Amino acid sequence: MARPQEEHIKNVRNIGIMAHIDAGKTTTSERILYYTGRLHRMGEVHEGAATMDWMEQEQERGITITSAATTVFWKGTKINLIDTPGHVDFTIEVERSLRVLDGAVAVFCSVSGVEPQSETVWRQADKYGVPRIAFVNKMDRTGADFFDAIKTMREKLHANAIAVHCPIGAETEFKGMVDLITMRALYFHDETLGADWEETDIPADLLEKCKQMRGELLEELATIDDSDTFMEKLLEDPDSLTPAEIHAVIRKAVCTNKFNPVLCGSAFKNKGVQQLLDAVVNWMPSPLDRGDIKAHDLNTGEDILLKPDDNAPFAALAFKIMTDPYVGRLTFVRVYSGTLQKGMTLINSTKDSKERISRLIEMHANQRKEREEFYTGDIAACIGLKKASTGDTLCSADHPILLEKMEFPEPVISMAIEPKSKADREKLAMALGALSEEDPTFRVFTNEETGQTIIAGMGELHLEILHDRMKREFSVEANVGRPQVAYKETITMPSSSQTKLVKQSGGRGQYAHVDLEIEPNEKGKGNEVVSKIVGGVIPREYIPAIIKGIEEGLATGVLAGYNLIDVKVAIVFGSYHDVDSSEMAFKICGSMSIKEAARKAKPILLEPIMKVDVTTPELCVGDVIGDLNRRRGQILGQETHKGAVIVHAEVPLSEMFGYSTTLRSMTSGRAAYVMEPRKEPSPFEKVPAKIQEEITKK
Ligand SMILES: Nc1nc2c(ncn2[C@@H]2O[C@H](COP(=O)(O)OP(=O)(O)OP(=O)(O)O)[C@@H](O)[C@H]2O)c(=O)[nH]1
Ligand SMILES: [Mg+2]
Repeated sequence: MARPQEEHIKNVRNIGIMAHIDAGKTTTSERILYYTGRLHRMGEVHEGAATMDWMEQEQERGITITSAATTVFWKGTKINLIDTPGHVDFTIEVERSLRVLDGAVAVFCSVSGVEPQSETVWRQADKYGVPRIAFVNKMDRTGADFFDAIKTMREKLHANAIAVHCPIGAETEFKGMVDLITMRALYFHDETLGADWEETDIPADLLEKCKQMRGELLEELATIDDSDTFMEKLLEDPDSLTPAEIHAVIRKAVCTNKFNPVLCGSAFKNKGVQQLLDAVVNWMPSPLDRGDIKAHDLNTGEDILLKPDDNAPFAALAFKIMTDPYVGRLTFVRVYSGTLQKGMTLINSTKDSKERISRLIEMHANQRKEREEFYTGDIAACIGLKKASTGDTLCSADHPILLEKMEFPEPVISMAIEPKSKADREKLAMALGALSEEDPTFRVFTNEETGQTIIAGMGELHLEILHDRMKREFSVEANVGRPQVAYKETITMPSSSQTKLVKQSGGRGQYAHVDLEIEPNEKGKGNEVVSKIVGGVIPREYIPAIIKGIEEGLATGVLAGYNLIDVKVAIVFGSYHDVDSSEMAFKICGSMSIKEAARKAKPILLEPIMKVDVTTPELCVGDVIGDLNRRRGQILGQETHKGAVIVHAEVPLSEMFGYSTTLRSMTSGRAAYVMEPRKEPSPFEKVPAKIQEEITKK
């Protein structure tokens, strides 16, 4: 079988919708489903009826928690769409989506413009080089200001954001928009829920403004475009430029990340969504435009480029694992090269194991459609993969390669969890296993001293939702403790260890010997474990067990039971015994050896630092800053937007518990704040000596 003609790779778009919480991503996605004919009824987020927010917890809370994928067709183009959550606790969902998508629609609220979380997702998109178009939504809201929103995009995001629309009216008078490329006015019909609209001449009072805006748009395009023809035509007679010529230049500018066209609309009031779809089709890259993909060839050890070609050897990246109540474990993959077929056997080159695809599925939120094949550039859900986890490369056995890996943020909050009854104990272990498989920012470990099970995640809401899911999806009753800061440990100098495990107690004994060298890794780079064993001083088959032991040792630290991060470990020497050595012995020895080395490497405690943005009336700025200072906070700056002051600060998470209550009483409820783990240079900072002493004494 081959790719159907209408799904030519040129006509595929893999797009994510990203924004600050509540900007209207899901509402926009819902309208997209409706106008493309995928849905016959619009579901509203606040009624708990949005298709893309299919989880019970999403519907109850009116927020998106997990990224949901769907596929729609618009004007002969296939659009794979992923709606992502805005809440900072679910940042991994944005991260994994951006890793595999080719383009993104950034949604902004017309009243607030760029909000802190939009900055974060914008930077995430920068990191992956994902081209973006902007949709200024909620034009119907009181205080809507399209031009101010663009200004904040230019100032705060340093985006080359330029309008391609001019709104007609605003707030309750928002009627539609002028398309600055065709210079036609579009008015939407409320009776058909915006499915129809009327095209007219530009209203007289807007004509001058639109001409000026069009001039600015064309001028900017001419400067970006490297061929001279566009500029020449513009200088000669701007009206001679056809929409097709302008689209071509915009497309090139967007795909090369030089330009962010800004559209306006109101998803809720059904205005402007079809124009957004047109923009996706016209300007966003296809997998071909995204070009060749970097990979590492495991046969030759060289870096190579993969061609986006159905006939090339198969290569895909697993980016999401989901446990579906009907079909079990689903692995979402992005196909970078080759064709994926039902029944196919492939290798997981990250885990060095074989896997078989038993079924293939196209997902629409939580609805499934069986497929026989997927092609290069597609997003597919696979059934039958047992070992694949997020970030793993899947490829054909003849051409083993590794794709660039994904980065996961370290959890910052933890809490103890215990089953309510004996019967819950086993179920809890299963639930924790399944949930941490789905979510790389959710970790589970045992506190060695107390024997307690500890869960860790990105924030209180994150852990609350996971606790709730254990109850509903796995019928586990469990008690949780109070949220605590997830401290980390790291080392500050190189060191080494020579560790022998020797046990002789009649019968078969245990023997393992592992020597390690360790040194601090670059901040934020994580742990790296390599084997430098040569000449078989330790047989090859024991190396994975040693690495496992080292990882377990790193996970429980040496100061106060927190995991060690940013450590480079090399296994340099050792020995074995023909009879008494075993995988188990080497695993235990690996764990002992890393602890011994870490204890000698001047370990210190690290604490998570939060980026905090407080929006407050001018009157309360002094109090807010004073209070943040008392919390060991560092004020980074402040700015004024529409009469309110936004204070930017960095504060240790341990000082932020109970902040919402204090802020409310300090400002009579007139201030609000958002916080998320700091990204640069790393989310963690050394704990002051006095506090470290208190924590390690506990
Ligand atoms: N007035 C107005 N309200 C809107 C518009 N679009 C969305 N909303 C409302 O804003 C709220 C949030 O919308 P969502 O679509 O859930 O926003 P989101 O970006 O998906 O939010 P998260 O997924 O939680 O980050 C809902 O109550 C919507 O009805 C709009 O164009 N105008
Ligand atoms: Mg949403």
